[in-house]
Amino acid sequence: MAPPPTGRRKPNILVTGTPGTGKTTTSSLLSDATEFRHINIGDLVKEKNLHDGWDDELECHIINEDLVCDELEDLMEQGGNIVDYHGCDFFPERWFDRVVVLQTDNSVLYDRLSNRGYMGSKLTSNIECEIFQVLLEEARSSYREDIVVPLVSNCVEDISKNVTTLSDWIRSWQPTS
Ligand code: DAT
Repeated sequence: MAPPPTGRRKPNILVTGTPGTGKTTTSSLLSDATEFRHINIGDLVKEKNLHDGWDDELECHIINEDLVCDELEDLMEQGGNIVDYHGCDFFPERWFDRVVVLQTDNSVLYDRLSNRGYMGSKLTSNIECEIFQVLLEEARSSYREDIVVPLVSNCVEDISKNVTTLSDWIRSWQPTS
């Protein structure tokens, strides 16, 4: 079935995946290549205080999903956004024309997250998140199957390939209305 018309002249892309799979690196390079706006949800939450405090156990802000969605509504309506976040089920489905799920081999991801200083339960819970393909499942249950695209992100060549694939997709995108 064709997607409903959105009125956007440019598409919006969501780049999701387990922490460390390369969302920010990929989104930033894609933004350079396309002049689309890179919206890093973690940074936005901190900058604009869109949270309900700090979670000591998970060592991250408790994101206020309603505040985040309110903050982004106007920008998303314009299109031309690359949204970068390790979750995807609370955004309105109509916002996105493509949902990219980055995936990384467990041993590679383990090293990346260790280098970032993750240890103990924070490290194991993220590795389990990748093993059980939590973000891919979340994306598939939140968005139309034909817009959800898993992309491998193990090495720097994968990043270049993914940026090229997504830039080409943006260039060939046609508005639905
Ligand atoms: P995320 O935004 O998903 O948490 P990131 O973009 O911050 O991930 O990347 C985490 C680290 O891993 C950073 O040092 C860059 C590196 N990295 C990410 N993707 C990579 C890839 N495909 N090949 C090599 N290094 C990568």
